[in-house]
Amino acid sequence: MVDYELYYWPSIQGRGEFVRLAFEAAGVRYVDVARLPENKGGGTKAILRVLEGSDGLHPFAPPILKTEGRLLAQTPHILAFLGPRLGLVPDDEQSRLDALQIQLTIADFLVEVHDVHHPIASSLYYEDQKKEASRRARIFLDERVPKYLRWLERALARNGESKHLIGKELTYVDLSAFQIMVGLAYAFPRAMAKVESTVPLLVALRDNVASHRRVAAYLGSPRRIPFNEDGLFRHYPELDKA
Ligand SMILES: N[C@@H](CCC(=O)N[C@@H](CS)C(=O)NCC(=O)O)C(=O)O
Repeated sequence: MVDYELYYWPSIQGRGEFVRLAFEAAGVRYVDVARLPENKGGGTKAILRVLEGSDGLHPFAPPILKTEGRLLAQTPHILAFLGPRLGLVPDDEQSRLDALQIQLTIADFLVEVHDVHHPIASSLYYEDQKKEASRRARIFLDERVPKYLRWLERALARNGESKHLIGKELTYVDLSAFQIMVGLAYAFPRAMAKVESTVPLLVALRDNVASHRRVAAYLGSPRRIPFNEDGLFRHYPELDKA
């Protein structure tokens, strides 16, 4: 019996990865439905069925979580729902509010990550907006990446000796901060090599999460889809810093 069904594009990490990481770190079984073969109800058709065929409020876009007879969309919303159920957020209200605030800020950051390679429109190819992407990338790397990462660094510093963004144990926001760090390092290795020296607590958090027993097992498994140039974090060398 599996209680959780995730609907997300089967060939990319994308925003679905933030939800996959939560399940994997918690050691909770889930079905990554669109990664099943079509003859077992999977493939992208499974996502389209959920987008089109729900009785309740239909989701706008994946990732989508199906559980307890409900459909939930919006990554931070899904994680705030799962956090208490998976033991990935402390019990007290202030911690839960803080966790969601960080996750929403990470969601804003992800929009900007995406808009570097698609500054004009998602419906156009990168090749059709390369000039604008190049301009956007410079500003993103010079201004926005340092601002977001230093904000996360400050949130870590505020939490004293804990080594976690919230409370004293691993939470869903730690997992998301890890994913942001490794995603940015994949997309912009040269720029990140420079920025990393300014955010030592965040680098330590990334390494701690990577060495978490269940996360490490997941990262080394075929369930972890490699980064690629269809996802959120894309490596186009011409957009990285010289
Ligand atoms: N704010 C939403 C964004 C969802 C989203 O943009 N999903 C992408 C994949 S990562 C998608 O399939 N979008 C289709 C669309 O926007 O038309 C979230 O955080 O989950």
